Amino acid sequence: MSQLDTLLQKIEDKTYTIGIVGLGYVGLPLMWTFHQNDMPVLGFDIDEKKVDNLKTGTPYIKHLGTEMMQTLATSDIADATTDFSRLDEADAILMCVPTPLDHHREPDMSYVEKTTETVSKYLRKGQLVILESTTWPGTTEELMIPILEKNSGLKAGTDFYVAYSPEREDPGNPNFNTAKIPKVVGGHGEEALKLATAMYDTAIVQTVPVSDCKTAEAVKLTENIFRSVNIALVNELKVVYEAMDIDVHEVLDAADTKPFGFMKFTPGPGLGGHCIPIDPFYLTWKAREFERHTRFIELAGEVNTNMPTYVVDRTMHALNTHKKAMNGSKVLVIGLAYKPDVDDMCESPTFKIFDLLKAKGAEIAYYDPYIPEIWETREHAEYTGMQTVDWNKETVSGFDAVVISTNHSSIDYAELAVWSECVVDTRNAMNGIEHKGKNHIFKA
Ligand code: SAJ
Repeated sequence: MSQLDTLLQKIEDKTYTIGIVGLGYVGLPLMWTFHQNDMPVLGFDIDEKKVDNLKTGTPYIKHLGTEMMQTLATSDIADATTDFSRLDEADAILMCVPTPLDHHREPDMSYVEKTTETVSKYLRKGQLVILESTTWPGTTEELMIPILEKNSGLKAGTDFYVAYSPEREDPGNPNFNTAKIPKVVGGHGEEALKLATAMYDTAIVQTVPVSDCKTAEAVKLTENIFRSVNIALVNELKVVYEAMDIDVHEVLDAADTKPFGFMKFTPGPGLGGHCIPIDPFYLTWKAREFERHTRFIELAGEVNTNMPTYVVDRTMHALNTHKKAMNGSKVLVIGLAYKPDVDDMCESPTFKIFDLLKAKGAEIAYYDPYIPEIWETREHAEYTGMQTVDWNKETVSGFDAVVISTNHSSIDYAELAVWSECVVDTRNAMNGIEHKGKNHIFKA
């Protein structure tokens, strides 16, 4: 029996051990999904706390509850470790590590490089190495395989297998968990593709094989560039229609009645999250190597990045309407999370709104039921320890203006309309709520 057939048989027999490196909001649900389909899983992370939490069944990612953690902790086909020498126990190694931008907004591949170096130290014949992190087309073949081959002396495609399969996690999405999201897979050669799709098919509703790794890398970037460019479009329309005294939300809702050829996006205060503000620039960076320009992507980035400035200008206009200067005014920003009903403040535009308000002399505070206190971050250290205000009439009415930056569904906007005379609404959260007109609610 060939090496490939032996491995395919192990997958069928569910004795194929799946190693997952990086137990964050991508790796942990992936570990759970394979485990739920009786596949042996072995989690790896450099963060001892994550591994300890997995061993004790203590949740550390809010939307992934206690039941999952306790099941993994007591299962005899699941384990977690910081000891990377145990990588040789895994038949497949799935890398789910961060791919952020550096200070120059260029790809920071350090996590992928370091992890690939580590994997290469323990690489053995027959193993399948898969990158799931979002990255530029060519990463798997041009960056990872040379490291894996150099340090192990093994040959990709014959001795060991390599594939790329982009994560499509949408943290907290009640309708789509890992098992229900089709999995795009690109292999370094036919055998790698066959092995990777057979492995994912044990746990995920559908695999979508494509020609090669760089095609699969391009698919994920395309999905998120599509979002970034369309969000920028509606943000630009918001600014134009506001000047014409046209309600962009009414326009978009009416356009959305078209049963084909239109997909509604919603204007906001800018872009946050782990993916959309970052992923498009992975293509921009790689395109330069081919002397190609991504003007759409960069223009969309500019429009989205400028939205906090537009919001603060509109806040200045709102205060001015109430004969108040921004300088010395007290401004409450509602919503620190980067999108509604999540507790994640990654790249939240609210931080930029804070900076701009403070620069104009405003006294700022925030209210967010999901984020009681701002934890330490690299980029926004000055706000560490800041705590949400309480939600009550006395507190809210004490502010000269209230800016709705993230419209959590748990917030009572009708109460807000009674408690505040000056609301700057970036999310159409006040739509349909009784108020005193244009000098009370300002669209931004
Ligand atoms: N946003 C808008 N208007 C919109 C949609 C989003 O202003 O119409 C803003 C959000 O407020 C947020 C940012 O854009 O600040 C990103 O929002 P998102 O809805 O794209 O949510 P993310 O960042 O969690 O994106 C993830 C992505 N998932 C992966 O990359 C695997 C994305 O591909 C998903 O499409 C998205 O979730 C989703 O659909 O929820």
